[in-house]
Amino acid sequence: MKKSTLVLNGLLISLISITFQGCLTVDDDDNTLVINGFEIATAFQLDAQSTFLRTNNDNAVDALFYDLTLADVSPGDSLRLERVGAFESSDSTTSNILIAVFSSTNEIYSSDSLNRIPGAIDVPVDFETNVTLSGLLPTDIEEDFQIEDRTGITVPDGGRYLFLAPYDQYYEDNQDQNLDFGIIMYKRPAQ
Ligand SMILES: [Ca+2]
Ligand SMILES: [Ca+2]
Ligand SMILES: [Ca+2]
Repeated sequence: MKKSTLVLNGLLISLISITFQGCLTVDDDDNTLVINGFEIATAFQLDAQSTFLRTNNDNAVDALFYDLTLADVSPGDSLRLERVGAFESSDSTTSNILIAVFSSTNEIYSSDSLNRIPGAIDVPVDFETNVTLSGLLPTDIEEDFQIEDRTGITVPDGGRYLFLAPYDQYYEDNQDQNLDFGIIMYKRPAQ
């Protein structure tokens, strides 16, 4: 079997790994890849030190956000979100926990705030986050959710941006040495 890869926003995607259970076709009209009826909308590599959670005594960077309108994704659309790869959460541990928040705006407040995303929109699921490693400050917000190997979700009313981040209690020591931690976003095409 020929191994194909695709690079989107720095993330190397093995088409073998994402199609081992699926049916891959190429839409002749616009060359989009279609897997089990979903089109690849985009993919990203994520910074292992980035977050939208509160931090304390931690030199983290602000989380990446994606404007869903760039992929023609609107509220009510069905998305399939897949995490790929893993990051080093310390010198001796690895993790692949990935969390996200839909927002009406791309604004993010400073890292000492608990509710850093003023436009955050709740979804039916929640991911409970633990206190900061330094100072044991609460970080949990209602609007976040976890992206696992395959997570289906509907874009909520007002959702224009998707903030994405690795989950950790201390970000400054994080690395992704082989730069493979990220997300692939698929959307169900309009019928
Ligand atoms: Ca990695
Ligand atoms: Ca860490
Ligand atoms: Ca939460």
